[in-house]
Amino acid sequence: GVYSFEDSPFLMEILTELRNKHTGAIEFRKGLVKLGRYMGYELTKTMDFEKVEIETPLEKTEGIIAKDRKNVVIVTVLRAAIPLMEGLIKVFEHARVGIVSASRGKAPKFEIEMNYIKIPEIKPEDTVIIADPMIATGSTLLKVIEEVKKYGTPKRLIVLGVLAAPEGISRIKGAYPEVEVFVTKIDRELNDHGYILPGLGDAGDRAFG
Ligand code: U5P
Repeated sequence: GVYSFEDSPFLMEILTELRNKHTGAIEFRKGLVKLGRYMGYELTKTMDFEKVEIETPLEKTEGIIAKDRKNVVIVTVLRAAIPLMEGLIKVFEHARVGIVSASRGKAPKFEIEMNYIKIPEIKPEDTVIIADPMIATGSTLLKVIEEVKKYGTPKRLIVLGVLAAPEGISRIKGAYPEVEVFVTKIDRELNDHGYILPGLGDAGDRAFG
């Protein structure tokens, strides 16, 4: 599945602030943290929970406790995904966290260089969330997914970002049909330099200078 949240005015409000070129680094980072938190919350609606019986001070009743929500691995793609991960981990407080670095070369090849990879063991009950704010050509994520798969086969493999270009989503779904994509919005297209239009610019530069 590919999920986007155009129908959520609150998420669109945050996206509008991120897009605006007059938004500075502090507010930009705060916006990414918020999106991580609220998209994480939306994600919990697609997760399995366990039913339990408990007692209130008055009587017995049914409730639920975390199941999938407890078994999460967040893979952070440096550096723009750091604030996104910070928001996600507020919802998935048990999460184990992996870090990978990836930098994209110039057009037209957009070759990806990965210098640092640290990913925890992935168990069959895990939901892996790969966080990268921008899914542009998809080259970065194809490489990251290939790497993640070496650490185990999870229950669900999710890519979570702010914006995606249709090209990037097609490439990822083409190579890995089982991968689920969660983004706030799918944008129009890529320009010749591999930037998403209308987009928000370079997420790493805007967040960290
Ligand atoms: N990227 C941006 N803004 C864009 C397009 C890409 O910041 O408009 C960043 C992404 O965060 C990603 C990297 O980590 O460039 C490469 O994207 P991709 O072409 O490999 O999907």
